[in-house]
Amino acid sequence: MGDDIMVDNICAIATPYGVGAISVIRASGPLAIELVNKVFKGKDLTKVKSHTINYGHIVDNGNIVDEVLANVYIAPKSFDGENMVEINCHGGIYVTNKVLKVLLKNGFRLAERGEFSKRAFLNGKLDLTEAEAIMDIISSNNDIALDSSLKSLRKNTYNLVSSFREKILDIMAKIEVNIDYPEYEDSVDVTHDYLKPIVEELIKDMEKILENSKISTLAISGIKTAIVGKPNVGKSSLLNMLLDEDKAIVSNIPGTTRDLVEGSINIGNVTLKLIDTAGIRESDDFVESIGIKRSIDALNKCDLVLLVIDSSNELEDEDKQLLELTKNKNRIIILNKSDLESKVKIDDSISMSALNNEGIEILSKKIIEVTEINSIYDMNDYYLNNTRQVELMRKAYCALLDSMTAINNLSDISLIEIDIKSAFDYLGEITGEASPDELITALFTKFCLGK
Ligand SMILES: Nc1nc2c(ncn2[C@@H]2O[C@H](COP(=O)(O)OP(=O)(O)OP(=O)(O)O)[C@@H](O)[C@H]2O)c(=O)[nH]1
Ligand SMILES: [Mg+2]
Repeated sequence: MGDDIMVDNICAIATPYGVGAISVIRASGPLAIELVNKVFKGKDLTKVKSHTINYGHIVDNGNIVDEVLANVYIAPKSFDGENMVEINCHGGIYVTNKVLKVLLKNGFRLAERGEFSKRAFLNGKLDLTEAEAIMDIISSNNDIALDSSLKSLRKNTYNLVSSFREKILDIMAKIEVNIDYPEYEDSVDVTHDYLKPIVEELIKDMEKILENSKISTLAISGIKTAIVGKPNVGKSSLLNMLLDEDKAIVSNIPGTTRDLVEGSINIGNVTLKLIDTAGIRESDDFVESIGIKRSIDALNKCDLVLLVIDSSNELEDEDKQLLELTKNKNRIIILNKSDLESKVKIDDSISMSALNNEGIEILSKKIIEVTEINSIYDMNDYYLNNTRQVELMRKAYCALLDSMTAINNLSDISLIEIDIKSAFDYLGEITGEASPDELITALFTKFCLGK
């Protein structure tokens, strides 16, 4: 790839694989309009205005392949900043592929994943946070996720990050002027006392964003929720109840679930990515013990634990161990089998009966309470949208903490500037203004084909 990325002409099916009323094939590149025009019977696409929809036929050696509408966008006023044609053909798999093949025979190559968006980024049409916002809109499952992604597409995240970069750049500029032109009278004297409150303020503001982002990233990407407990307490029954389908096998034989079973649900504005796990106990059974390892792994990686306990039996050691193991996690203790006589009492737990479909409202309330999802409404958009952004801001934050230590130690100002500059660069990676090439490539390959 490299430099030739902009000079070649790419195409891809932009709609999902499958049968529908229409499919859209995207074509982009300097010669995109001319090349499509060669296989288009209708108006001369090289002469039409930008942003027009043109009726015609795609032809292959004089044979009509399909009746289509061709949307023409002339550079730079297109999604990716290149000349573009979007061909709307009939939505059958065979016919769509046939139109695509005609393009591939006539000067286009197949686009890579996310290549249109990558071109948009390289042409300055999108920054990285906007590109991510597109992905997030596509994958959003609830109103909070959709709303934040749409805001990010309107540069909300970019502006948030840029406001920090501008402040940091201002400090760096003042330091440079001080070093290079100490005799210049109008410049402020950049002393340790001068820097301290400015850097302190930046650190405080970033802390707030990082704190808020713990919740916003969960709200946007969904909450990884592991259902754990000892065998036979009703974990799979709970999963099935929440998903409203018989997804996991339920039986009265302890050790029924051997592998992780997953499913996704929305509770209000919260998306839970549920994982039912194998009951955790000492086991000599080879397959079961692999399942149990996976359960522990899921437990460690999840954002929220639903710890299920069978309240119709006295607590056993396994329950006690799990209560201990999960005590520092976001967790909800569920006393299941509330239809039977209760023999267990635990503070701050909720009672449910997965068998009788009882307790879902109280669980929903508890989930919203424990995850603090609704606090996103009070954050005034002062948060980041995904873990990539959060990790980079955390690095920037640590670099500022280092600079603070250096300020307190009265280190040389030019040394302090090194830390400040690295905070500036980390923030630049969030927006893509200072991102290494490999990272950009890796990021865009997460996109769907045709995006
Ligand atoms: N009475 C009663 N029985 C229940 C309830 N929930 C589940 N059960 C029964 O408990 C047994 C075990 O249920 P599962 O959902 O398979 O339990 P599990 O925790 O997934 O078990 P493992 O996969 O073996 O770890 C089954 O016979 C269920 O019908 C409940 O709320 N009340
Ligand atoms: Mg099970």
